[in-house]
Amino acid sequence: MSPMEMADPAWRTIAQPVAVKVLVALAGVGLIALELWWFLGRHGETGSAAATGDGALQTVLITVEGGYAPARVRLRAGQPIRLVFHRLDPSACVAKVIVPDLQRSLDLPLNGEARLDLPALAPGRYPFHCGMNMVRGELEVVSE
Ligand SMILES: [Cu+2]
Repeated sequence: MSPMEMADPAWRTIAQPVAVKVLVALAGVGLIALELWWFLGRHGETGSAAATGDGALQTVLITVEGGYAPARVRLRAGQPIRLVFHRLDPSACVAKVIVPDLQRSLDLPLNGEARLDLPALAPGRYPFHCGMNMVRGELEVVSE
């Protein structure tokens, strides 16, 4: 007999009722679904720039608290853009916002406002996100 066989087993199997196994499996699937919805799903309202005339600056206020509100911003193509981020969320996660397609990033002071001025854009979708790409929003630029 080897020493391993004489020692107490480090673990043993405890039989569980099938109902418990099914419940645990369903709970796991539910949590996975919730996680996918949270990170990949589209949620949050759509906001629009304040009404502006031709060629005028489009200004949008985005509140940062747990996420971006609005998370989807509708803008007009061919007019310069000013995004004003108002950060109320103390989490370091949202201390920076990045617009990768435009190679722009901005530090957001807590309880303050920070402006990001963008040139007139071509129609399209321009995502933006926090420094860790966990909190996300999108600029939706449309020609009207
Ligand atoms: Cu983050």
